[in-house]
Amino acid sequence: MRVCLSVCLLTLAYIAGACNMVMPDQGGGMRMNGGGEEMDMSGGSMAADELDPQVSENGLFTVRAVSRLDPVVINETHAWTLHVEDADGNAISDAEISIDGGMPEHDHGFPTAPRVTENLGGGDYLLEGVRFNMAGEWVMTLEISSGGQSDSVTFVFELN
Ligand SMILES: [Cu+2]
Repeated sequence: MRVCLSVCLLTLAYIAGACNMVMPDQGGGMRMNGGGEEMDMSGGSMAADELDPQVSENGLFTVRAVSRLDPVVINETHAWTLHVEDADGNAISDAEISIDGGMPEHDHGFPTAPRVTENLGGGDYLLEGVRFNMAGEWVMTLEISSGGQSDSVTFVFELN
């Protein structure tokens, strides 16, 4: 019994180790505190490809933002997938979304004009033309309209 348990645990440990080896290439979104930390950050990058979900200012929408570039690095134009839900967790598939943002500490905006180019259905939207041109704190604000109501949601994140 004891021998079997040990072998099983060893096997699990081996599998877990193997998964960790593979993970960085798969673009999962669950590495908020891992992933990039052992990397050389001199070029500027984000520790994960998914930001913490945010509730809009007046509570109308909950928004997830996942970068299609993983990790997010500076000076590379890339796209994000946005997912919009109402306060009850129902996907909102008819939203109009505009985006603004930049680096408040440097008093400048995005170097590009990112915009939503495609409604992917099921509450997902394709945001294209995103580029961050320096390391530091970035702010991304989405103005979302649906069903005659508007609200804004702000993501704050660090590229370091
Ligand atoms: Cu700046």
